[in-house]
Amino acid sequence: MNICLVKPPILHKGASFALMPTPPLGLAYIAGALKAQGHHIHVVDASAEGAGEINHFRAEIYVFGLPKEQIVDLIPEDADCICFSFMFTNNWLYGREVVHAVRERFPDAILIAGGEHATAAPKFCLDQSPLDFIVLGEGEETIVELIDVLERNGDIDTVAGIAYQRNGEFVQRKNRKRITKVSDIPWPAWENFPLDKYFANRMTHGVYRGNTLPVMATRGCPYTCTFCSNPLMWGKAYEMRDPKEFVDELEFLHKTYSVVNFDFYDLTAMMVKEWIIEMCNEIVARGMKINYQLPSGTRAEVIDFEVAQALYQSGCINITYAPESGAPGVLHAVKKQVNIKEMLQSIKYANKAGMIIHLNMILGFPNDTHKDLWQTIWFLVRCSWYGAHDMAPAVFTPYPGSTLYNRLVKQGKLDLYDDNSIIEIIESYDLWPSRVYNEQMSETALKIYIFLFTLAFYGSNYIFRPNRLFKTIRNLIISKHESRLEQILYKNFIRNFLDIFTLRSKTSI
Ligand code: B12
Repeated sequence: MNICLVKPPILHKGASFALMPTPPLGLAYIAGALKAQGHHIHVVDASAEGAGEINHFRAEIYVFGLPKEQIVDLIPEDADCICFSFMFTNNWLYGREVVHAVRERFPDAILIAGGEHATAAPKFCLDQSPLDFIVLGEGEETIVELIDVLERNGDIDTVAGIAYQRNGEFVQRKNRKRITKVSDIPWPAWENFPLDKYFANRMTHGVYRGNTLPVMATRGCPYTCTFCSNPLMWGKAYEMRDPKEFVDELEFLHKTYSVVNFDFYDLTAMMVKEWIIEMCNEIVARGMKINYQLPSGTRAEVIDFEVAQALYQSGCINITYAPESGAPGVLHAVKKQVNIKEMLQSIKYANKAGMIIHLNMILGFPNDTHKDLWQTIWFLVRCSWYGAHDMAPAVFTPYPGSTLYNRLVKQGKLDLYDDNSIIEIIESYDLWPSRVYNEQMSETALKIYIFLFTLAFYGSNYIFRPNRLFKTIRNLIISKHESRLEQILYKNFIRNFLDIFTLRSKTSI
């Protein structure tokens, strides 16, 4: 079969605070798995091929990347299986148009999709587009088996982990077991992706520190936070790669593509102290001059001073903690198993070791109270005291596949089939939310809390450590960014002033 893998473009509001696209790790893994079985593949990466291209979609929403007509033109004429990756729900409004355009040009091809969004809402994706199959969850084994069955004209019903429609009826096969030998998974086939475009356009999520690629040291997460779709997507199994085999991949990417910075895309990267120390020692022993950026995960307490030092010395300069809230009641309600005291202690160690610490917070969960938010404000001042550098407040947004999302659907507050519910997700990437699901607070009240969170954190940060303010001003002037705040201030306030003019002059598609 001639297989073409497509990464559709992304959607954002014009001047939103949203992030730029990054190399699609999931699709690169799928490419790796197919190639390991001897398949020839072609990749159309609309984000990278269309880097810098921005076209008007509807209302205030823009398409970042190649438009559908150009995507279709880049798919080889002889493609008979075309696969799409859909991770973020916000991109679906344009993603489904891409699938329709592909079907028009390739009426006989088999169209398959996978990814977080497709897994969370398979029936919806099949209802709204001419896709033939959805691959659910971890995709490597499923896509290989599905292609094999299709090539042999075998019985589709024997394939675990897929969904499709038979005579208009939605069929979902039983879940596939997660891969346990994660060190045996073929590495992402980056050789098929236009990495030069990602590098040239500095397309990275974290702080820009040179050529960057995403990596994954572990798979899955044992926790079941109610705002996250992970439990449905990956289940609760948690698998770690062999640290040596993992560092082999880093070394290969460093030598082959001159990658000097790695973004860890793990759900919970840090779980076992011995594993982390072994990975750090391996990087140091090989004399690799690299940086890497980590999400600490829920078990932040595993980062004691010894671990923090080992991480820093092996190149981890930027680290992200995700306490989400500083109120024990909220953490309990959303099943985020964070111990506030231990997380503060861990932040203290990370700061002492020299790392730049970023915090992710969520406010406006359905049951948040004013008291909870004031408790969180106090927590932020304490994080600041212990040395955190950056903080990003996000208003709670329900994502398909999560427990809270399902609850809101049951309560009649949400309907995925209404495009507005997806537009609300796009708008939630803005600094100010367009929809609030909290039962006690208005949109204005939450906007005030966003302001208070920011004021409490950064105000106390610059009072406790005034030199940081001067450093930030200096970094903005010389355009050398060390923290996310500096990167965001530069991108959104300084550079975007110019971009907004460019956006307005673009044509509608
Ligand atoms: C890394 C990550 C990020 C990174 C980078 C994402 C990126 N640009 O690629 C950063 C930190 C930037 C990020 C940011 C955000 N993220 Co995020 N992120 C993740 C995370 C943890 C891992 C994604 C990943 O790459 N995994 C690694 C690869 C290997 O897995 P994968 O892509 O799922 O691919 C596998 C399968 O899905 C499948 N597959 C994938 N594609 C295909 C295609 C085919 C054909 C087949 C057969 C199979 C297949 O096979 C792959 C291999 O097994 C996920 C959580 C998760 N459970 O995955 C959330 C997640 C994707 N993020 C999420 C959210 C909400 C956000 C933010 C909005 C958070 C915020 N409030 O700021 C922002 C917004 C980003 C934006 N668009 O502007 C949500 C998305 C929910 C949704 N339905 O839209 C997720 C699912 C977490 C959650 N809440 O449940 N994120």
